[in-house]
Amino acid sequence: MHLNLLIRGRIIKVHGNVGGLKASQVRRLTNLYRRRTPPAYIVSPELSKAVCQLSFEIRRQIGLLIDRRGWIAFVLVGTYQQIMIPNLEKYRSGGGRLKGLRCVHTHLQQEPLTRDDLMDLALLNLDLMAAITVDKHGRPHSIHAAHLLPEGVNGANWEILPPLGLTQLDMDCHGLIRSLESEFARKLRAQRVKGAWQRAVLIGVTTAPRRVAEDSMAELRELAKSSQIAVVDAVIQHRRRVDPRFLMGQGKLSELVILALRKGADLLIFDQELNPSQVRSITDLTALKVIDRTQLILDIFAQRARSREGKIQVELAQLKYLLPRLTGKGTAMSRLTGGIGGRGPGETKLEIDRRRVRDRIAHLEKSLASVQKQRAQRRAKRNKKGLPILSIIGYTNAGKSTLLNTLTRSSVLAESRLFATLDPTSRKKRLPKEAEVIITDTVGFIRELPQELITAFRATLEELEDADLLIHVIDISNPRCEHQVRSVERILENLHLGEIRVLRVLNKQDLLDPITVRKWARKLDGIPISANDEQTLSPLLDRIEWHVRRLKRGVTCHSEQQAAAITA
Ligand SMILES: Nc1nc2c(ncn2[C@@H]2O[C@H](COP(=O)(O)OP(=O)(O)OP(=O)(O)O)[C@@H](O)[C@H]2O)c(=O)[nH]1
Ligand SMILES: [Mg+2]
Repeated sequence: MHLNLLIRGRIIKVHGNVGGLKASQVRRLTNLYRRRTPPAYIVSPELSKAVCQLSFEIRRQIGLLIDRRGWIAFVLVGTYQQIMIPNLEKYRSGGGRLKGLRCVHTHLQQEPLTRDDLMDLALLNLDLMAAITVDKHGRPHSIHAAHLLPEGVNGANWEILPPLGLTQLDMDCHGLIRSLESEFARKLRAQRVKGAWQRAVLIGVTTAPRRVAEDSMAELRELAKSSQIAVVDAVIQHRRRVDPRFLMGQGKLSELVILALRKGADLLIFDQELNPSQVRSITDLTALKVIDRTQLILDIFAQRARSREGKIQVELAQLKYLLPRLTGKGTAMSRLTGGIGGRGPGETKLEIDRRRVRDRIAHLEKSLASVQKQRAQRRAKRNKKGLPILSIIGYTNAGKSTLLNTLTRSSVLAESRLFATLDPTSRKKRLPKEAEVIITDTVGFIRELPQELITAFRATLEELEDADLLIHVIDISNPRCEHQVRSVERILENLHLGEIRVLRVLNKQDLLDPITVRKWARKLDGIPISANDEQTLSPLLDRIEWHVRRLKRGVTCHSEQQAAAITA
């Protein structure tokens, strides 16, 4: 039975376990919304008496979420042993601020704050968590309260105050919360990073060896940086086995949430792809925005896409990623949809639902098909010219666009960010001795390139099939370059491009000493260059010419054979 009432301009109702209560009891519960606690009190003595009496009568816990002005924002009813706090997403938090709500609830079993109470305090960033123990006559006995700490003391994230008697409730509650919050904010100002949009804590939950986990985290950092996110902390959690449902325990998650609060982060970024049930179980527990590596990559793509085709492809990838993660519940989903801070072409409004996502996917697929028809025509025209095509490929940030620019004196965007290039570019180049070739630069690769992106970018990647020679640019100054080479080669195989000849080019040699460069040249069997220095490119040009000559000979040979067959 629900009794809705209009108080202070909004419809209010009693939340939680109200089934089986008498109408008069529900009315008394609803009337609690009319009460106000003076700011200095954690809860007024009269209100605590009323709540305890009612709680004793109905043999269920009653909780009040009280705002900073002392008004009751929520009245909650639980069971004899516990109480559930509803979704508080609409309430502010982040940026080092507490929730603006404190929870005061009854304990019918005379026990102090429980582990669950402290978890809620942490996971929801509540101003305070308090439990009033109810004596055997239904009267308040004492109040146990705790608050978060701006800085951990001996590993503790919260402070539990000494129990308060009914005469001690006037404890300058408002002052305490204000000073806590300003302490959180002060700590935060000291750590602010300029120019970044959002602040994130990175998390890797892994069974991999330490080195592998650290490398992976280093790359996640770069991805975050490329998305203009300030990384305020990174946590690697080693596990013998990764829990497929929860990924990490509640305790660990609450530590992360407190860490995020202390560092002013409003975003948790997981290094592994979170499956739908993991996203749900994590977002159910915390009001922080939660995303995974795939989403981060999708978000970078969304920021970078310039052409119509690129934009459609990215939005498609984002929606396809989203679809299985949409639940009827709407909460986890709403935090997923906007991407990071809700930007990019894939930015989809919160009221999004499955059907609309499916409709949008169908619409985008249709538009993409028509854009790609034009691309296919351009491609056919280019192929008709019969010029050899050299495609520059490689791990993201390896220097592909820089090489295209130096080789063809163009000015394609090249910058120290992952995925600077999304849309393919082709330029003609006249080689020193031979005829013209076409050189193309395209999107970079990354380890575990999200499947949604591979699917969406299939047409762009298919262009690589036309290549007569793949120039694989490798950044040998990157400590992870060997892994990167392997990732690129694996992706080539998956795209069935394994047949095309590959020329390995070892870029950024200027950042290493000559002996190390020679070592890499032998080990990876490639030509060292500095893509930004034309002087270093002659050995590469010679090799390209050699390949092109062989290609041409291949063509001639082929026609000679034909000619011989005809003569015979
Ligand atoms: N020191 C040095 N830096 C280089 C060299 N080549 C490229 N860079 C730098 O590396 C960064 C990435 O270069 P890009 O050409 O954008 O790399 P990309 O492979 O096209 O990267 P994406 O398009 O993001 O996949 C830029 O900051 C370049 O200035 C080089 O030979 N030496
Ligand atoms: Mg590029």
